[in-house]
Amino acid sequence: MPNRPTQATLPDLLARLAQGERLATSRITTELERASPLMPAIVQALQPRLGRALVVGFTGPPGGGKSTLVNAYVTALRQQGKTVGIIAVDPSSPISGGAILGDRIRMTTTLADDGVFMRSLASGGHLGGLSPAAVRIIDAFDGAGKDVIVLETVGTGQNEIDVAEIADVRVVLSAPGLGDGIQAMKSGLLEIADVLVVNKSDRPGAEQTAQELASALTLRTTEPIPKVIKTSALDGTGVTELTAEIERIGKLTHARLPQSERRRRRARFLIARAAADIVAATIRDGSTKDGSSQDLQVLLDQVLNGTLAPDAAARTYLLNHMTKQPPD
Ligand SMILES: Nc1nc2c(ncn2[C@@H]2O[C@H](COP(=O)(O)OP(=O)(O)OP(=O)(O)O)[C@@H](O)[C@H]2O)c(=O)[nH]1
Ligand SMILES: [Mg+2]
Repeated sequence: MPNRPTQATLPDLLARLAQGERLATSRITTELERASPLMPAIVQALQPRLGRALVVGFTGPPGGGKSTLVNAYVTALRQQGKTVGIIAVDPSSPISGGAILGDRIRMTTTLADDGVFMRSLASGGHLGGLSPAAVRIIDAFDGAGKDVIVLETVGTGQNEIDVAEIADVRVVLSAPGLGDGIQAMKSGLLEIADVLVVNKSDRPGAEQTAQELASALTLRTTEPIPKVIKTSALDGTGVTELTAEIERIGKLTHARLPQSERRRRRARFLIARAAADIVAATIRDGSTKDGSSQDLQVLLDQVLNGTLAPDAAARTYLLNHMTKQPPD
């Protein structure tokens, strides 16, 4: 790789990262995103700076306007003088691919504004759910001193559960005309939301969507029941209210969870994800390798003929094998 930082330049890069300098932020972010060999040194050096940022998750169905609303929210934050890091996971529309979002941010700030930094990444290859790379990038942005880190993910079941673990404030977005959006939402998203947004409120049906959400919320098992805020990311309606509500909840979360605990949640996520990957790889390999194959065959047969549930088979397999050194 050209210009790949060496150990020798790392202190210099880290010093520049601490100033929020764009190139250094980009380099360090890339190192953490790829879990490069420099990662341990970087994370150790960043320790004293980590855990300060407010991490805000925006999740919802494809095309609901997440990127556009994030853009409006970020603009509001910049007007308050706050610095921002944006992580867009698996953007499916061109707008979130960076170009248009970048342009819009540039319209309200300037090209020289180091106050907003964005990274898009694909979630691929990790059993669905949030990419561990996204969580490592949070550390890079946190280390760069960003006040707020926004994580945009498409709500896909596992994603939202992951976001719930990682984010300090969970914004769940819906929009009128998304068909069975509310139905799908009832499952997991309504449970994890700290704020519910009905975006595209400039369109017909927004009030009805908001009412459906409000009534679905009455089934929620956890308190407090979140606010439903109607926004239009296009004309800015509701963005001030949303920004204030995120800040209010963020303050409560930060007061409730100490810095160390917020960081621990990220570490727990990374370990859990790594563990899942190791277990999945071990079970897949187990069917082809000697030694572990026999009892796996028995478990496979039992699951196939219905005498054992898959989760019970998984527990048995783990008990038998996970005390051994897992494969790399
Ligand atoms: N009318 C209206 N259109 C909007 C609003 N917000 C976003 N849109 C439009 O909706 C489309 C999708 O917006 P995005 O911001 O890319 O949506 P997204 O949820 O980020 O999409 P993915 O990242 O692909 O899942 C774009 O054409 C936007 O211009 C809004 O408040 N009102
Ligand atoms: Mg998007």
